Amino acid sequence: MFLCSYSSLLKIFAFHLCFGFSSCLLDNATIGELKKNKIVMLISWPQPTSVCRLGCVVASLTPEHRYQQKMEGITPGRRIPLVDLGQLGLMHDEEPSQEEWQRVARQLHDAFTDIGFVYLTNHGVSDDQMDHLFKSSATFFNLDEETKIRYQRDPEKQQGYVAVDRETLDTKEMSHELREAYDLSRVDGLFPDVEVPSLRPAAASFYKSCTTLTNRLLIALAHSLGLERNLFTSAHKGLCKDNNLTCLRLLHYPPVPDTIPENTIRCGAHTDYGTITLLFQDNMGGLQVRERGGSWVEAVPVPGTILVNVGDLLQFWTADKFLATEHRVLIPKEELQRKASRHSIAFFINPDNSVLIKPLDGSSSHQPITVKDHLFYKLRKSHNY
Ligand SMILES: O=C(O)CCC(=O)C(=O)O
Repeated sequence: MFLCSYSSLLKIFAFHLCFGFSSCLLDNATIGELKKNKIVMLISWPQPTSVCRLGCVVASLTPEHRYQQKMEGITPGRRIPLVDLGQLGLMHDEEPSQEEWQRVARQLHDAFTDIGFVYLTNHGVSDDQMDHLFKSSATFFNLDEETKIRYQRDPEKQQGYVAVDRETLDTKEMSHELREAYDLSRVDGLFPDVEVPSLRPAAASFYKSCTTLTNRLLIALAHSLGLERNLFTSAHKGLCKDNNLTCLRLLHYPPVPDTIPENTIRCGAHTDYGTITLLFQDNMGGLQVRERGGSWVEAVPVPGTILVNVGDLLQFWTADKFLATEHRVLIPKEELQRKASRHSIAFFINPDNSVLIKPLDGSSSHQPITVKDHLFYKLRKSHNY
């Protein structure tokens, strides 16, 4: 049997040739869900005594997956749930049915009260949109350092280039984090238009889709908590506009030099600061999520999905019902992966700056704080300028 997303066939084939198949880490239910969405390849082949089914999720073809399986202290079998957005996806203009809102709400609620992360399928952000933005991002990061630094991030505007060693997300460990980024909070803000003219239009199209998707997710989250439908959306009126620090962030993890300090990591353990984050990752892997019990589990790249996680402010708002889960990106152990770049794109969603976040249940589990105070406190702490 051979079933797969045909648009991905060439990519899969190339990976297969380069790295061979590795075993599947996801369980049968997940494979079933992925198969329904045509993003899984299933292969059966005869074995001497039985027919052995080798389930190969596309993500498991990545080399990282194999090195991660060997890592100590990692629990690879614990899965992050996968939710089909169905009628809430961007390809649907009409209002979803009540049942559909409730189904998605229930599934998000289960994920966010448990591991705090979820994969979304059928979200409607197109492959083309992602390809354009990933390509433009790679073009920018390939520029020489002198050019990139001309676009240095303006801390007040949250827009511009953040060079390696300018930001440490794990402020407890103060590790050396091998990562560079470009923050884009406004489509009319600072862009490297001369060197990468494709970036602004690619980002504009991305903002549009991510903003619409965000509003649908915020409605589903309000439903999931039995709250008034627009409770969260009305606190996010300025998404990608004024008085709101929602940020589209391009991330590049450069190839690892031959010698690095012992405590080097690609991205130190941290929680995100805002409401939720939409994460688009390439197929290199390395992202890990800390589950409630304290062990690290892999967030393998699953093509065609968006990985969504809860941030601090949503945790405060929901009085710890929804969890802002720690996550990190490790340096690969194998030489082949160390020599490769990793790219990802995060859409960090924040409420409007002046919104006062206090627990919705009236408890005193967190001190009230304005969005702006919380974000600037975290941003100043993590950036060294
Ligand atoms: O690159 C990734 O996969 C994760 C990035 C991340 O967690 C962050 O920038 O906050």
